[in-house]
Amino acid sequence: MNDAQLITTSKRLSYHLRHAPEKIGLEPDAAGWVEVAALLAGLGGAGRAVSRAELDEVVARNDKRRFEFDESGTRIRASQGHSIDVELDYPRSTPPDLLFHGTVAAALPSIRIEGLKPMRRHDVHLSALHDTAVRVGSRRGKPVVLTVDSAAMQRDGYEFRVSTNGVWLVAGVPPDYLSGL
Ligand code: HQG
Repeated sequence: MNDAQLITTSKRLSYHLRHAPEKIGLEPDAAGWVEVAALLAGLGGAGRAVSRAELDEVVARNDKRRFEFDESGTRIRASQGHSIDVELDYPRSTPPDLLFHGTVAAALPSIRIEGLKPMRRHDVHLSALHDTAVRVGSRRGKPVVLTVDSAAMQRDGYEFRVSTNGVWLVAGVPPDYLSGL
């Protein structure tokens, strides 16, 4: 597969595994898993046939490792980023003392008041690397990187989880724990 095909297929998988499984007849379980066979059949039925070998390649080469197979290789899910209701079953985990969130200036007035909210997704997405946050913010314009005092949040009882692909997930970040606003 060339890079363009890889990106197109990855976007299609993100769409169905995170946001709209029903559009191709999928019913993810509580943790977001679907049968690989059902996914391939659903994509084929929508005129977007993908072979198992191509799927393997997309999962393996995806720039952010967005998708994962279960141990048996018969089920697949997105590792994070869902808007559908899922319980990703990652264990609670202690984050680094600081985490980063990339956004844009237009969001700041509301973030100053209500902190970071998951918006349409299941969780707020944070990164251990400043550079990653710059990239995330750049998707929407000139990036603004907020620093999260995750050590203080952890002390105060907030629950952090880290996805298989290294994204830190938390239900919300009140403004008191944010700097850079
Ligand atoms: C902002 C991509 C106003 C938040 C990326 C962001 C990431 C608020 C937007 C992953 C707010 C939500 C997630 C508030 C948060 N008021 N705006 N109170 N709280 N926001 O896309 O973090 O390619 O849902 O700053 O790389 O940008 O999909 O979240 O700008 O890892 O795998 O509301 O998605 O990964 O946007 O991105 P998103 P995000 P994938």
